[in-house]
Amino acid sequence: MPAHNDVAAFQELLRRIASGSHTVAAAGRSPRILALCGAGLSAASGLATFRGSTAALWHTHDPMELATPEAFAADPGLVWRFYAYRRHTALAVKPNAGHYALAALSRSLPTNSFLCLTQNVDGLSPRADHPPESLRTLHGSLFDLRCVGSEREGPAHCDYSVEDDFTEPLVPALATAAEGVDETASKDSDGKPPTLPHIPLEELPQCPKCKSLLRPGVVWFGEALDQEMIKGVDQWVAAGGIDLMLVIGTSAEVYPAAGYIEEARDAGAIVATINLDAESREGLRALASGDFAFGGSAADLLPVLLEPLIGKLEEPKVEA
Ligand code: BJW
Ligand code: ZN
Repeated sequence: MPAHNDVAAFQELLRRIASGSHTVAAAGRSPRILALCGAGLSAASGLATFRGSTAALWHTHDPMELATPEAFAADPGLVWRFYAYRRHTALAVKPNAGHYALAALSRSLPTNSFLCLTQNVDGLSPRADHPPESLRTLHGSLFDLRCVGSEREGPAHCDYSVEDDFTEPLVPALATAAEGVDETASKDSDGKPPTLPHIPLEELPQCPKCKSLLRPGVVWFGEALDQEMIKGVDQWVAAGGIDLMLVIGTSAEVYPAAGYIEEARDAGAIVATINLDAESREGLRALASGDFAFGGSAADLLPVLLEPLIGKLEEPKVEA
C-alpha cells in the first residue's frame, strides 16, 4: 500500500483510471471521476475562506451569520454590503493554477467522465474556462441576482432573475463596498467597529419587473439547492461506479455537498483529499485504506497530481 501522500502512486492510479485498467465497474468502461471543491481552491487567488485560520472574510461579522435568509430579512442593507464587497474582491482576483488544472482535466476526459461540484460562488472556475458541462455551482454565484418574489406564492410571486451581472456598483448606496472597502474594519473613536448607516430598501438593488428587492443568487443556510441541478448530480452519481473522488480545499462541513464524498466512497471511489490541512492528525484519521491525502495548496498540488492526464499546465493565459 503506497503512502497516503505518494504523488507517483496517485499519478499511476490516474493513468490506470484513464486507460480503463483500474475500474470499479465493468472493465473498459469510461472512467468516472467526481470532484468536490471549496473555498480553499480559491485561496491562492487571494480570496478568504469561511472557516479555519485563513478565514477573514469580513472583519467584524461572522460570515456564517450573514449568509442566512434571516440576516437578509433583518438587515438587507448590511447583507448587501457584505455581498457587494465579496463581488468586488472576486472580480479583483484571477483564477489560479488549481482552477486551470481542473478545467484541463475536464477537457482531457471523455464527456460525462468527470463531474466537478464546486461550492464556490466566486466565478473563478468559469473564468478559468472550465467546461460548463462538467461544472456544477452548488451554492450559486455572487453574480446571479434574483427577485425575493421568487420565494413568494400567489400573485406576489415574481420569477425575475439574471445571471452573470458584473455591474459595479449595483446601486450607488453600495459604491463604497463595491470598491473593496471593508466598511466594518475601521474603528470608531472609542475603538469599536462602526455602526454602518442604514440603507433604505428603495436604495438597494430592485427588481426591474415588480420593484421588490433583489437578492444575491447564492444558497444560504436552510435554503434548498437548485433541485434540477441536484437531480442531475444524483443521476450522474447513480449512473455507475465512481473510480476517484477528489476533495479539494473544503472543510466538508456543509451538507448536502459534503454528503457526496461518502456517496462516492459507497460507489467504490478512492478518495484523494487536497487541502492545507489534509495531513493533520484529524485529516489522516478520516482516511480509509487506499485513500490519498495531500497537505498543501490546491494551486500547487493539482497541476502536479493531474499531470499524467493534463500534461504540463501552461502559464494561465491572460483572461479575455
Ligand atoms: C486550502 C487552502 C489552499 C485553505 N489549498 N486548501 C446534514 C447534517 C447536518 C446539517 C445539515 C445536513 N443537511 C443540511 C444541513 C444544514 C446545513 C448544513 O450543512 N449545516 C452544517 C454547517 C452543519 N445545510 C444547509 O442549510 C443547506 N441547505 C439545505 O440543506 O437545505 C435543505 C432544504 C431542502 C428543502 C427545502 C429547504 C431546505 C444549504 C447550505 C448553503 C451553504 N451556503 C454557504 C454560503 C454561500 C453564499 C456565500 O458565499 O456567502 O456556502 S455557507 C459556506 O460554506 C459557503 C461554502 O460554499 C460552504 C462550504 O465551505 P467551504 O468551501 O468548505 O469553505 P471552508 O472555509 O469551510 O473550508 C476551506 C478549506 O480550505 C479548509 O479546510 C482549509 O484548510 C482549506 N484551505 N487554503 C487547499 N490554499
Ligand atoms: Zn420581481
